[in-house]
Amino acid sequence: MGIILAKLWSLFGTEEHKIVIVGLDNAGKTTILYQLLMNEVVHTSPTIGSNVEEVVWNNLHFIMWDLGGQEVLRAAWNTYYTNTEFIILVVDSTDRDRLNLTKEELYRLLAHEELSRAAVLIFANKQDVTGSMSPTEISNMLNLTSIKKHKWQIQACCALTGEGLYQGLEWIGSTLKSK
Ligand SMILES: Nc1nc2c(ncn2[C@@H]2O[C@H](COP(=O)(O)OP(=O)(O)O)[C@@H](O)[C@H]2O)c(=O)[nH]1
Ligand SMILES: [Mg+2]
Repeated sequence: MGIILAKLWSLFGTEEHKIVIVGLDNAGKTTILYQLLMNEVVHTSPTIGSNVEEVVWNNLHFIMWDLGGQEVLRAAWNTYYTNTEFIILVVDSTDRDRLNLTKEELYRLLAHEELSRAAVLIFANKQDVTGSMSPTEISNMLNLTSIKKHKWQIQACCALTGEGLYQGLEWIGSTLKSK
């Protein structure tokens, strides 16, 4: 009975999926989380520690953890990784100077044992700003094609308007189905 119930439960999409949102400070993580949550732009202040929210979309339930991105807080990211199915890495596409730092964090998390089966969605955020790096540019700089052990996808977006965010969730949804 328990198993049947669990199956029915997952059929109806009430199963929860854990997502962790990472990225350097100021990338737009908190703005993305609240944009997904209520479709409105909120005024964020730098996240100390983490925000956690439940996002329901297309019958899928996501528990999304938005982690602070300042250097001292990045050291604690790994304490959130247990049972994480998706990592959302948010990149500030205007921040050319720190893309290398993002790259270091990306490969550090990909090497983490608890994330060995997690898939990675990279949001190339702030596409509304003229002169921002394109997803292709970011993809090349981060050497994404070298990633073989994890499913990954890069998606252009603007957290202020929400453009591109749902395409990202669609990729997550289709990746869940193909599991
Ligand atoms: N122009 C622009 N600004 C953005 C975008 N997303 C976030 N921001 C701004 O970037 C700053 C940092 O956003 P926040 O969500 O706090 O970043 P976090 O530190 O990664 O959580 C805020 O001033 C946001 O309004 C975007 O898509 N375009
Ligand atoms: Mg934040």
